[in-house]
Amino acid sequence: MENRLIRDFTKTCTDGWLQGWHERNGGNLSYRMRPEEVEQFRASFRNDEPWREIGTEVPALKNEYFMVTGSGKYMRNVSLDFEDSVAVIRVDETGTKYQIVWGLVNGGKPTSELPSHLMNLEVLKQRDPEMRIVYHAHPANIVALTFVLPLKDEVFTREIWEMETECPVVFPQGIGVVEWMVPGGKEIGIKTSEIMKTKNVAVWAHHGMFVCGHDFDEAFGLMHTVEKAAEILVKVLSMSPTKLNTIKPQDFRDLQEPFNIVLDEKYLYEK
Ligand code: 2HA
Ligand code: ZN
Repeated sequence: MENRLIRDFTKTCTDGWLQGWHERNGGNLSYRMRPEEVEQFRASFRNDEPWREIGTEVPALKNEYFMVTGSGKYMRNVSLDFEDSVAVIRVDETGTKYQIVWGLVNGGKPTSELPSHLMNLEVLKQRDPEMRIVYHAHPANIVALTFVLPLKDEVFTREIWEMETECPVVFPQGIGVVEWMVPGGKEIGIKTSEIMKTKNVAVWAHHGMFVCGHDFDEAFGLMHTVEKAAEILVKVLSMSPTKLNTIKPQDFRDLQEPFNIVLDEKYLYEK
């Protein structure tokens, strides 16, 4: 099936694989479909699948359709066999159940992180109706930092911002951090969606990262920007525990006017 959405979804999975962020079946991707995109698939919908529990409640997403990677599926394989790896699901009238209507042709279920994806997509829809993508990956450098930095939003945001001038411009709202938790359920979904109410990046300690975006390029680009800065920080910390030079609080303040961004002073503390 030749389709722009399939192309863009696949590109993200393949690019993440090529970055080394998706060992085995690690990571997952979800997209809240536009009505006209749903129509492009409707002729090949099947309606015989059971309604299953999401495992949480997302009432603001009732009757919406989502394209999601499958549980246990490998990002590596999305470009090779899309209809085996990816599903289109619809959420029921109550926002508590879903039904597979397309894809996963050899069986299976949506991503094990479906509660987190849908809870994030719900708060994002309320924040900005055009925010449609949630992407989860396991990039090594940001995960490495969760072993050595305090698990605090202020510290992660500031340390990552300092690594590249572009960072506060790309994610001026900063980074939220979730302490280690059992993945795959409602509890971690609640914590992550709390972050997504105001921020576009959530780090899961000793696990990975969640980002959102209006489109696939934006979501992928955000993951890439944070991970690149994390890589620089890992290199810096590997060379020396202290920095001789860095971007200072007033330098960040000076970025606000030319780049039309507002940076919360809580990130601009004196060290
Ligand atoms: O295996 O990344 O968090 C998929 C995951 C679970
Ligand atoms: Zn994961």
